[in-house]
Amino acid sequence: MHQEKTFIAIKPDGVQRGFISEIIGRFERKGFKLVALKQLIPSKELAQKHYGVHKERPFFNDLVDFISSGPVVAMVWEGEGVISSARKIIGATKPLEAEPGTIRGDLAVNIGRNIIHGSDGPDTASFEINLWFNNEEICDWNPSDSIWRVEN
Ligand code: DAT
Ligand code: MG
Repeated sequence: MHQEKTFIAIKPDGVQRGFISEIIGRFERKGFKLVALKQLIPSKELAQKHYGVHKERPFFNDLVDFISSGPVVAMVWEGEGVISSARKIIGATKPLEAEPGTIRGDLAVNIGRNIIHGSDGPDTASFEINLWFNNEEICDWNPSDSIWRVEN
């Protein structure tokens, strides 16, 4: 079973709107494993590095200002296929185009206030996990019910 890790962040609008438990619950109910979690107000520098691929885009400065405007809940989730599955659980970047049943489809309207971030591939996931977390902050553990999650 190939286990992988992805970086998920509840953006300031998701925190301010009271969606922390709603969002964590969706990943938990799916059966993924939470291996790191912290709340922080990101520095401008962290936000700029995180969104570095978008630095030439017209919305870059607003995006960085927004992400560093308040508390973000930063997490690492682990599981088989978690990187692409998390993107499906999150839904399309434009919340009006996100399917009902996805986080953005159910809870957001505006592209600049789409409440959650998820890594878009294996390279981005490892870059983002290393950017937001130290190795010591990542917990290696086995849920006691893990025998019920996989076929033997
Ligand atoms: P995603 O968050 O789905 O990975 P992305 O990486 O293309 O989307 O963009 C990062 C964030 O930047 C996105 O969540 C919201 C913001 N953004 C993207 N396109 C935008 C646009 N055209 N106008 C305003 N904000 C935008
Ligand atoms: Mg992205």
